[in-house]
Amino acid sequence: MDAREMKIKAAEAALQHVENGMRLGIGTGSTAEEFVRLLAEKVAAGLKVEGVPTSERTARLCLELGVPLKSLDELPELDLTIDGADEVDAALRLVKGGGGALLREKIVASASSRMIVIADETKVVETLGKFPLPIEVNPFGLTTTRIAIEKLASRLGLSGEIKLRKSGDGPFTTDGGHYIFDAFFGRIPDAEALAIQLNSIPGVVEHGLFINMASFAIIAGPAGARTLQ
Ligand code: ABF
Repeated sequence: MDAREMKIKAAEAALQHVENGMRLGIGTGSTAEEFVRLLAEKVAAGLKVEGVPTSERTARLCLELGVPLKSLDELPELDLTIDGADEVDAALRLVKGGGGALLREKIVASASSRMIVIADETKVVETLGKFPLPIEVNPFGLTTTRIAIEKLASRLGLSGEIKLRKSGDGPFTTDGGHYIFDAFFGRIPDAEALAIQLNSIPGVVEHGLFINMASFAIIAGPAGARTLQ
């Protein structure tokens, strides 16, 4: 089974949890896109759902495939969010944001009664951090914010480059108009401590540590899909 087939398997399993009339948060990334494609088929067959996209990219795909969308302001409380992840550990802590949508993903997930993560086996890790941690920051005072993150990392015994994410010749800009630092820590032994302290830095808008947010994860591997909870 290749990577795409595994993503489809995870998406298929997640679709089993979607009920008629649900208000759905719809994630970003290639695995979430497989979910949108399958969801669109069910909608075409009569399933009634309303989706809230977590990125402009996801919104475009939903509109193209006929998945009905509403804004989060129109649907401020959601039943279920289905979203991907860059890393998942055994305690369902996640690293997200490789796709640059972490702020809206976290807002949508927090508005949802449940969040199901869909991922292929390669995303499951023992300790978070091999994937560089996305940290969404305000463009104002960028260097000040970087220095604050570096000092925080040092206090927590973390080291590694903190790189401004690029797009073409300039900085990558999120849907919300912010920039992203990718922090190559390598290992994050205490994700809770890092999450709390990152939130205390004024220039940090949000970070990619999703802790106590996932209800469970559907992990697809060569032998099929399994549930991590
Ligand atoms: C999104 O899914 C992002 O938070 C995360 O980076 C991405 C993973 O993408 P993929 O499913 O393509 O691996 O929610």
